[in-house]
Amino acid sequence: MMTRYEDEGISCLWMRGGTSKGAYFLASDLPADANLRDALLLRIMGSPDPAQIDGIGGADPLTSKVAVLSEPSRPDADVDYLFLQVFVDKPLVSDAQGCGNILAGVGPAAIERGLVAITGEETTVRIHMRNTGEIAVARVQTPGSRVSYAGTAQIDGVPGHHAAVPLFFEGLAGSMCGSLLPTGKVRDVIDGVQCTLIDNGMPCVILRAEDLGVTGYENRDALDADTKLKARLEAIRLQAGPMMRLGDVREKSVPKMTLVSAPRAGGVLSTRSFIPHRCHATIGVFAAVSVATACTLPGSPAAEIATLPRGETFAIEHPTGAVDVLLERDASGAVRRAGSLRTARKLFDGRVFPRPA
Ligand code: NQM
Repeated sequence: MMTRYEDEGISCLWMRGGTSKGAYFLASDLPADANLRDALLLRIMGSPDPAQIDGIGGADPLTSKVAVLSEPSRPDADVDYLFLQVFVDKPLVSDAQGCGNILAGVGPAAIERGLVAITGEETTVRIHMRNTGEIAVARVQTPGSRVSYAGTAQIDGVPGHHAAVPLFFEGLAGSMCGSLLPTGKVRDVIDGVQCTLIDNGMPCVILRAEDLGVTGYENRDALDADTKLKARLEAIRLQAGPMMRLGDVREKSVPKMTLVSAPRAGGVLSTRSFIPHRCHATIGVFAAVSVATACTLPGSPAAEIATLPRGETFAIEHPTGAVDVLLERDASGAVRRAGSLRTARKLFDGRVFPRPA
């Protein structure tokens, strides 16, 4: 049966946010009912299908993402942002995680769609991240009263240079798990492997690569092909879920499984992050904040191999370079504020036509 969505299409911005790509919608253009909305998004992205051939998804979890924007539901925000992960090969859409890369496109998209007014050469956008409840502050370049995507900022994992979109966060601890260390410990042991279960913006299980029989310097394809490693990680993840107060995580994209090893390029430490079933081409923004935070916790497996910076900038190495995470700590050493520099780009603005139901 054809509905108006298939007939008329839906207004959609296709954007790169950081090292991810996704479809940005206004909530008012999608069904209000979450089940109907998710069913529609699956048909838009072309899921479930490993190739997403009949949809706009890019056949990779990093390019099968959705941002839903709406008027702010709280007075200290300019816009509400709901992130949805559309699984590639399963008929699943999950709101059980945020995404700091797609977040980088939210400020520009909110301005493009008239939800937020430009205030000068640079427009500060306060974004209510509905998945976890915190506010992110994004600074968007808006010279000449329009969003500028051109600039000199370079982030690893994205060719070329673009306008900087600095992002700042407060109060990330326990974003989904209730507290920074949901088990109350910096070190747990699951299936004989030492790990830190941590949530400073993203629930992560941080383990030393060598404890799982790899170096942690392998490339994404090699790790994705390592079915034995992935089975071990999944067994640990399924146990970590309830320990992190996330419940049964079989059908959830959290916690992320992050292998760490000593830094090789002058950074704090090297990472390979599984999100959770494929290795990330880089690392998620909130995952990087969580890893950097783990490095500051004496006794954690990450702290033992990390080279801490003198200042506040933590370079977290990943398969294609590094991401800089800014951590501001209080006198007790606790992380109070975090930030990261991202870029974003409008790739396409038009109407998307979902596969008929
Ligand atoms: O951790 C992928 C990404 C993300 C998430 C993932 C992210 C974050 O797009 O903030 O950005 O972890 O599924 O990089």
